Amino acid sequence: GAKKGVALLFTGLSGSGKSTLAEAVIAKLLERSSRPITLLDGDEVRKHLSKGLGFSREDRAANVTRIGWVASEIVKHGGIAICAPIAPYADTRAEIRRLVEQHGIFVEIYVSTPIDVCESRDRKGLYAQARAGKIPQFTGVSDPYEVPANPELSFDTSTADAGALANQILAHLRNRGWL
Ligand code: GGZ
Repeated sequence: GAKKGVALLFTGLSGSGKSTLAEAVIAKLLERSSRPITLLDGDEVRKHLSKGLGFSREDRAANVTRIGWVASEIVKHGGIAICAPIAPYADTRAEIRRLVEQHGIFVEIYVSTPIDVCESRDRKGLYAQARAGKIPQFTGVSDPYEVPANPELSFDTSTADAGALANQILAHLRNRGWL
């Protein structure tokens, strides 16, 4: 029969490798299936779906809940939604899970790359700006990140490459008959 929809939530700090890992998973999914895949990347979503929202606790919750709602609609129609916001709050992640699990499969993937590695990458120079006090409420520097207590999967991108981790994620999904 038709497969259930699937949502993957990559959660972790800025620079932890969420987007890179999400892109690697999408590339591998496209090689082996024709199911529609939608990427909801934190940075991209904020230009469109969440335009105008900032980084207060309330705005982050609104942003992440919107992503979860869109993901649940995609899952309802049998698609694959790949979400990659920081999603720093456990209660908001639990809300996404609740929304998605009404219709299909939810997989929380904690990208656990340590902050010193994220900060040493600092591809956009945001950590330097945050340390200098130029970006207030920066996750991991001056704003909280609540580490997931029970993620389905957890990966540190400082010790393995994205392609290998993407293979592990696909194996997790395949082994359960979700692909
Ligand atoms: C964290 C911030 C902030 C603050 C701007 N805190 O690495 P990036 O640049 O490209 O991705 C980060 C992105 C985080 O947005 P999210 O929508 O994923 O966050 S949340 O889930 O908490 O709503 C970072 C940039 O925006 N950025 N200011 N203060 N990241």
